[in-house]
Amino acid sequence: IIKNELMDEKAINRALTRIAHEIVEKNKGVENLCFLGIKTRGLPLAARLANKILSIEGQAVSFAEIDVTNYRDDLESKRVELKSDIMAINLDLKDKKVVLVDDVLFTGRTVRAAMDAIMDYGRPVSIQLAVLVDRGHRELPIRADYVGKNLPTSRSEEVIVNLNEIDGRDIVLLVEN
Ligand code: 3GP
Ligand code: 5GP
Ligand code: MG
Repeated sequence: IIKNELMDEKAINRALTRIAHEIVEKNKGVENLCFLGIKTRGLPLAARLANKILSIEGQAVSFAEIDVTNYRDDLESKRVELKSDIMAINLDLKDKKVVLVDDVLFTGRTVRAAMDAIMDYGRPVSIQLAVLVDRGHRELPIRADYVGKNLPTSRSEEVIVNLNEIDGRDIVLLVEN
């Protein structure tokens, strides 16, 4: 059951524009910055942020996708292969400031897994986190450096994030399961 439209196309765009400015400000420029978008919807968000920073600063920021499935602590069955898909990234993370990008931050377990994958791959200077929606319910001491929208939710609710590149429209919805 759809309960609420939380963000429309304009709101999503404004939030990403603000986050792009915050990233530039906090890092005093974009030197050695790179975006890692987590699995499906983190990638288009990372690409959009890179695009916005290109128009703000006139500098390109590299971005790539990471799949952290094999690093999750709650998917034992999937762990057999234990190869990190981050290896597919043609990025040397050494001397890089990594900005992880994801659509929704919930328990924090995905981000923990992503940090694990990154550390296996190389030793970046720092790791920051940008999310479109923080829906609360953290189970680990993890917070985002950049948040599009803070959204207190109940555990039974779910946040639907649709992005044009994947879903053909930009919208964030709250649904009750
Ligand atoms: P995404 O591309 O939007 O990140 O895991 C497959 C998809 O399901 C991912 O989509 C993931 O984020 C999404 N997803 C939606 N709800 C949940 C949830 O409650 N927990 C987890 N782990 N993934 C969810
Ligand atoms: P966490 O690991 O923090 O519990 O969850 C984060 C991951 O699960 C992210 O990749 C995020 O996209 C997904 N996720 C968790 N809850 C939701 C939700 O309510 N909606 C959507 N779209 N994704 C969610
Ligand atoms: Mg996600």
